[in-house]
Amino acid sequence: MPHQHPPSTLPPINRGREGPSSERDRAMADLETKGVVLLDFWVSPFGQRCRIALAEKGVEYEYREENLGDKSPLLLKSNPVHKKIPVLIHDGKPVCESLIIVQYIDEVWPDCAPLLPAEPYARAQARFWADFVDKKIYECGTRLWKLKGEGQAAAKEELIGILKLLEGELGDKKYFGGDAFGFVDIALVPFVSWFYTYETCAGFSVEEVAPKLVAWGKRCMERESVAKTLSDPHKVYEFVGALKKRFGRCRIALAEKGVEYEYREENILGAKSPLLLKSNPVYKKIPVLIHDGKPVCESLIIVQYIDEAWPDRAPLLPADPYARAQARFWADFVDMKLLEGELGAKKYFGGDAFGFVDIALAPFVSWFYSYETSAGFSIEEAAPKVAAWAKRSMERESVANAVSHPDKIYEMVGVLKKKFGVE
Ligand SMILES: N[C@@H](CCC(=O)N[C@@H](CS)C(=O)NCC(=O)O)C(=O)O
Repeated sequence: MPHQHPPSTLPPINRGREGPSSERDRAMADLETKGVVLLDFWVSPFGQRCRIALAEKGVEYEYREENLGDKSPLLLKSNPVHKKIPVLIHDGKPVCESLIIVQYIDEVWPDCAPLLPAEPYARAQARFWADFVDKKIYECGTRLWKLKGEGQAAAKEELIGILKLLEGELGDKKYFGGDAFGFVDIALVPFVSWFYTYETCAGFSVEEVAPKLVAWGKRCMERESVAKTLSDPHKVYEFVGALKKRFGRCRIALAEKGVEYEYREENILGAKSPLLLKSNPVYKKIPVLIHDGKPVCESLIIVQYIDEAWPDRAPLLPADPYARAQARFWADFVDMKLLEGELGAKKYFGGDAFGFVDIALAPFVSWFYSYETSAGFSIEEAAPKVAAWAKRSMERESVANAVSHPDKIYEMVGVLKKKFGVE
């Protein structure tokens, strides 16, 4: 079986410190190495396709987890067109796009476990259905978990139609290609882990809609290559939930001001929308607040804008320029001991009113439990006033509705640590 080597440390947060040239040199050196390297991201269904294909073929390879928020020079160099994982690097030559990678693997290691049929027409059929999965399932499934209301209802109907079509194509066969596990199975099976998320978000049962497809999913899971690779459906659901919460600070500020707004979820892992790329061309990151067509980027700058654009309700920053400067300083700073000193006996960081610094810090309250458990200390003991402030803030509806449950964050941190081999 192939050897997967999870990285021994978390991906570096600050690449700048090391200097870009040494990173680039290493990326160049990596491209000259012999052997097989897979650039991937744990929950990616596209990456999982490649892992399953490599496992079926028994190919040894090095697994490298990418930080999609800070892509490695090697990823940028080896997939300059899409800048996406997965990328398979074989003897220094990069291959991009999961279905192309799976076909490449089949052709380079032809001696065992053929993934595509030998006959040209059957091969064309297999490519057709794999392409159908690519075009339909991911895009429609993503709309389903991201959207609410009518958009979600439409995505749900569409997904049900797609699942029924796949059910029809599978029929009474063991696998999509017949008796042997192959290309279409590999293309589709990573999405089985997402069924639970689709079902929970939209309220329907895949088993009722497509019972043969569910039985096929279970059959695939009996294979070691699949069982070892697929994500736990609950972890996928949590991951999706964590993505949804990234707007924390801005959502709290908008709720405090009672501002009505349209919430548009961005696909952090997939393609960024043209609107995001256009409205935040510098960082290409969420959150972006678009007010009357004008984009504002960077969460703390958005919160200050919200305060200034809707000044009549719930002021978030103090009026006095020096107090405002202090608030801006602390909002940028997250250190428990120092925060405790700054908070002192005050109710909130700015005094009696919930404000800018509180909003900046509130989303981190969900992480306190994880910090404590991972680092073996108690925030209550180290910074009792901050702990009391956290409880007080969590009692506010605006905060409670916007931040994740601490248990969920803790579970997610656990998954990430396991993935990165950190104990
Ligand atoms: N069509 C591509 C899709 C790959 C893809 O969407 N990769 C995502 C992760 S699941 C990615 O790297 N996203 C990073 C980004 O868009 O910045 C394939 O089949 O390989």
